[in-house]
Formats: sequence, structure tokens, C-alpha cells
Amino acid sequence: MRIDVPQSWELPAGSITPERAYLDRRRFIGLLGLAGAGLLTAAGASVHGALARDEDDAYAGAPGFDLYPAPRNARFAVERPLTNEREAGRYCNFYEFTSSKDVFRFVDDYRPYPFTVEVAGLCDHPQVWDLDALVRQFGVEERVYRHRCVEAWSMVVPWTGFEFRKLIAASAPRSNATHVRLTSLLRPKEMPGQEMMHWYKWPYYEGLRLDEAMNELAFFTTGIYGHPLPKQHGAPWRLVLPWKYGYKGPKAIVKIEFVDKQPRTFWNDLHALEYGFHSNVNPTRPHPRWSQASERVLDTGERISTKLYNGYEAQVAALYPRTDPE
Ligand SMILES: Nc1nc2c(c(=O)[nH]1)N[C@H]1C(S)=C(S)[C@@H](COP(=O)(O)O)O[C@H]1N2
Ligand SMILES: [Mo]
Repeated sequence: MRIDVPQSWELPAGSITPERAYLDRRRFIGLLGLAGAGLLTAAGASVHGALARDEDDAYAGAPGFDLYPAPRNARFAVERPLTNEREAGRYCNFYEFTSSKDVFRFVDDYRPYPFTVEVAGLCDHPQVWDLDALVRQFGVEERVYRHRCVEAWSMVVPWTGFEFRKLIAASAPRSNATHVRLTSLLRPKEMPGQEMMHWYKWPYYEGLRLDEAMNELAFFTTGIYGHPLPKQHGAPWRLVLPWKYGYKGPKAIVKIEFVDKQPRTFWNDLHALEYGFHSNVNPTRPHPRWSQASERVLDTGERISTKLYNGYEAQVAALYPRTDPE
């Protein structure tokens, strides 16, 4: 760990990136062992604004809290610039809270820590894990991934987490397990969207083939931009599958089951024609209501061409030897 940190957070804001400033501020607070971190928030607030003001308090108790920032794995670099953290944090999808993008305004009552996750179904080691213990067992790294929402917006963000396949190996699935089913948190008292939007089939549920879940890109994440996940990004953890549309990666997962057939999924049950099971990013397959040929980049507003498998063809094409069914 570097110890020349106090100087760098004192640099004029324009000379370093906001992410850098944020990490340095966190390291500095950590170094001093400050309980009253609020004394220092003025420095961060100028670059991060309202979202970050009470982050240090909000993240106390997050799984693997002291493991941040995690070392970045350079194998997953993306050629495009990182999306501005504040913009990414103000344009989210998390229907448990609201169907609008300003999820961050609806999360105050949500208490994501402590958190347990049940691994069950066709495996030799079913277990109820404390999420903090799980994260410590597998360790964390940082990866920069592209993210492409089915609504045709995209971003590039640094996630902190561990590979899905580590958890699969620890669970020892049986030979008849072909798929995994994932279930998100049901807590209507803390999640106003679940309370108000009764036409959805809560809790959110998703599924993958087991070989897709075993791919090295499939990443369970507990953090983003070098700190634990803010609530609107899916605290305390969520799945990230960068070659698929964003909705295939559920947030706030409470259950993972090994099953022997293709699981039903939340969006497919609502609109089967619009949201297929595989949902791989594919610029040549339009959504029934819009083209998927291009995407709007969050923050800059730029329009860029969408890539097959969101640019991850080299890693995942072998999973789909025939033309993708959806
Ligand atoms: N539980 C749950 N997970 C979810 C969603 C949701 O509404 N609920 N939205 C999905 C969609 S459509 C996308 S694009 C991503 C958005 O992640 P972000 O808001 O952190 O950018 O989360 C996905 N995971
Ligand atoms: Mo999405």
C-alpha cells in the first residue's frame, strides 16, 4: 500500500480522475484509522457530489469492506474510457425500488448488511453462506467490463468481485445439473417498487446454463469504482455477465440453485418475445420495439456500434456453436 496519499487528494480536482481522488481519500482515511471520516468528506464531495457524501458510513459492514481497492486484473482492459461514476450511479435499473432510472432516490430504507445467500439444489455441498465469509474465502479482484442494457444504453465500469466458477467448484454440482437459477431479495418494506408494482412476479429471478456460469467472464461483484456497491447498483452483491444484456445479471441475490432444466426468468415470463433466455448482445437481432445495432454511451451521449457478444466474442463464442436461438 502506498503511503504518500495525503498529497494526492490535495491536488486540484482537474489534475486527477474522480476515481483516483476517491480511492486516495479512502486510503487516507484507512491509514489514519479515522472513525469520524465525515470530517474529510468535503474533499470528496466536490468531485462526487451528493451521492458520495455519506458513503463511508453507508459502506460500514459491507462484505469484504477492508479489501478495497482490489488489484485490477489487466487481462480485462476495455479500449473505451471509464464511465463517470456519478453518472453511472444516477442512471440505473433496479425495479425492486422503481422503474425510473433515478433508483438512488428510492433506496434510503434498504439495509443490505449483513447478508446471507443460500446455495442449494443438485450439488454435493449445499450451504447457507454469510456473504462476508464467502467474499473472504474467494478473494476479490477488479475488472473493467463493458455493460450493455437491452434498452440500448451502455457503460464501462470497474467491478470488484470473484468468478462465478469459484462458487460452483466449492458447491460441487452433481452430473445431472445443467442450469443455475438465481433469485433476488424480496423485502417490500424496504423496496418500494416491490410494494407498489404488484403486477411484477417478485422476487426477481434469472437463470443461466451451467457452462455459461462456468465461463471466466461470469463475475459476482460486491464493488464498483474501488468501493462496495452503492445500493442502486445492487448492494451487497450482483452478477455481471458482460456478453449478455444487463437484465441477465440479478442484483441482491439471496439464492442460487443447481437445476436440471432451463429455469424460467422474470422478464421472459412477462414478455417472452422481447426477452429471450440467452439474451446475448447481438446487433443483428433487433428487439421487437427497437434496433440493437447501436447504443448510447452513458454520460457522453455518444452513439457507437454494438458489438456481437458486446465485444467478448473471443471468450464466449464457443458456448454458442449454432446460431443463438434468441
Ligand atoms: N434484481 C434486479 N436485478 C437487476 C435489475 C432489476 O431490476 N432487478 N435490472 C437489470 C438491468 S435491466 C440492468 S441493465 C442492470 C443495471 O445495472 P446498474 O443499474 O447497476 O447499471 O441490472 C440488472 N439487474
Ligand atoms: Mo437492462
